[in-house]
Amino acid sequence: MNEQLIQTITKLVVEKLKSNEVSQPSAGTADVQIKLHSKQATGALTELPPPENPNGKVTFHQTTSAKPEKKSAVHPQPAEKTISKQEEFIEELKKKTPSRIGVGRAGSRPKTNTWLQFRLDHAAAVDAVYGEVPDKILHQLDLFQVQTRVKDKEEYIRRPDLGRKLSDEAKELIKKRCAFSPSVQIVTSNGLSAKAIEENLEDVYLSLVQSLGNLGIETGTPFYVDKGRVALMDEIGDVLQPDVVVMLIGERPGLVSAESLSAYLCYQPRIGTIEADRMVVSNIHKGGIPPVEAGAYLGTLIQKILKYEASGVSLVKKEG
Ligand code: B12
Repeated sequence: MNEQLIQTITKLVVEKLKSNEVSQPSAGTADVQIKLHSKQATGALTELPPPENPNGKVTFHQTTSAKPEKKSAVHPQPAEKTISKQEEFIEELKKKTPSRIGVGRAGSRPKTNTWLQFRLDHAAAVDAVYGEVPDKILHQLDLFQVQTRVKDKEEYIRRPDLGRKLSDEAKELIKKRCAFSPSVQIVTSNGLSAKAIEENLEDVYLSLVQSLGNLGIETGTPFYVDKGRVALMDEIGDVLQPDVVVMLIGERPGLVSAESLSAYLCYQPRIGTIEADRMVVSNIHKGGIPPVEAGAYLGTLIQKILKYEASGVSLVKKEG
């Protein structure tokens, strides 16, 4: 290439670069101000003193020749805690209930432990309501299954009335498979806690059947209703005409237990039965009434209902 031409091009490029160093706002960016870093130092830097060990020697902190004081093995005694009368009173109350009382607070909020425990118990409650009873338990106890008029869990929660009615198929099936007009009809249902059934049904049921057997009380053909409500026993009573219905059903989970079972009982429940004629043995779980004990107790209670031909408030009145 021509040397002169190279020089001319180089000169033009250098001039172009130099002219670019001074920022000239273009037509399109006229209102945008770009501040370039100044090449001139604005603040004077103080000269640093030369390093003490220019050879890169490392110096250590001076250690003392005196031996460090030995730490005592005995822990310092905390200042004696004085328990006020009020604290003592709260401690006494706490012993009497599993409710969350006297849990304290951190500022305006619950303490971390309290909050985490609440979240855990709440999750257990949700699981209990939305959970399913394992088929294995129903097979083990030889319980056949029927449905109410409820389609799914959401509807079960929103429409208690539908949980109080048998589906058409359920009516047909129980008519076909169950003994008619027994002394006692045992009905089981997940209700509001599948976990309650999973944890307690086997023990309560077997001990109840045994207890009724020992007392010479005849039982009908037991079955399981998915998503049932307590008052479903009225329609079952209408269809099967038993003397007593005992319904073993999962309780609405509280924050104390999510696996608590209840036994609702009624003498001759029929459509139109009033609530006052029902009775309940609640809180059946390992932290409440032990399931086996509950089953045995229910047997004696049913014996009483049959004797007085009444339940609930009517039983109390008749018993005097
Ligand atoms: C929810 C509830 C209620 C709700 C029921 C409304 C509803 N649709 O859910 C309301 C607020 C109306 C209620 C009222 C009463 N309740 Co209540 N209730 C409960 C609770 C918290 C859960 C019950 C449950 O999960 N049932 C299962 C679901 C699937 O049933 P359900 O078909 O949806 O609803 C029916 C049952 O809940 C039943 N029911 C509810 N409470 C009671 C109480 C008795 C004595 C009977 C026979 C039936 C019954 O009535 C509902 C409608 O048919 C329990 C606590 C527990 N640990 O069980 C206390 C509990 C069962 N109730 C109790 C009591 C004392 C009553 C009342 C007598 C209070 C009063 N003085 O008025 C009334 C009676 C109501 C009735 N039906 O005869 C006690 C029973 C004590 C006992 N062993 O006898 C319990 C155990 C609470 C307690 N620890 O004290 N209750």
